[in-house]
Amino acid sequence: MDQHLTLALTKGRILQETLPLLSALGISPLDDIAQSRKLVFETTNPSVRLMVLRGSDVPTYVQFGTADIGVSGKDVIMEHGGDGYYEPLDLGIARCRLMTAGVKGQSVRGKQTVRVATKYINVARRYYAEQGRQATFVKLYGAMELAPITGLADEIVDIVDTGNTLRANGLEERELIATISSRIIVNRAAMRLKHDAIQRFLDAISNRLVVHDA
Ligand code: PRT
Ligand code: MG
Repeated sequence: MDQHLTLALTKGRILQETLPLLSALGISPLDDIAQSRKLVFETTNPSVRLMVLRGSDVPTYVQFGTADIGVSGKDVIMEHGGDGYYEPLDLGIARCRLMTAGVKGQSVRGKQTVRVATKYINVARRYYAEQGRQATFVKLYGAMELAPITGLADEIVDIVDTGNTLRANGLEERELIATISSRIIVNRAAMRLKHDAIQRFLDAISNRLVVHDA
């Protein structure tokens, strides 16, 4: 069986924290990812190649087995739903919180139905239902903070790290939905068919994480 591995990485801030971890395992892209227009990169390990994707596409590539392994934010995994892959490892990188937020001091508790703007429609739907709160949802692709200020929505569901972005826009944190970090995900069939190579990779990376935490 072919034991070559294809890794799907999330571009942006997660990539910046993933590359040093991989490089410690002897996996470095042969081209400079930041300078290149390529989407697939050979690495210093001839049996490993990297694909650099938009975050929300990583679980999809892993689900269908186009990539064996992915690095994904837990927020993205929650929104995708988790079909077709395992989530064996928490990398502890790109930590943040998935929160509800709204205009500072403007309570929505009296409202019969709350209007929520977010790019995490599935997560938001599940969360408000669990809370027994009636809500309608508006899908946005960015600048979620604008929605409550302009009256497009009463609340948003979004990622918060320092909270500076919310504060700068007159918003306040409300409820914590989940604490977020980036995870390793593995295609279910690949886990079986390429078990040795994948297990070696997982062992190597978790050993690095222990050293890293110490
Ligand atoms: O392009 P695309 O829409 O797919 O994603 P993106 O441009 O948001 O990607 P990027 O590079 O920001 O990475 C997104 C992933 O990083 C998320 O899926 C999370 O898993 C993780 N992550 C960690 C974060 C943050 N921290 C974070 N702070 N994603 C986004 N933010 C945003 C936050 O929403 C706010 O707008 O950064 C801004 C600063 O946050 P504060 O609270 O420190 O002001
Ligand atoms: Mg961003």
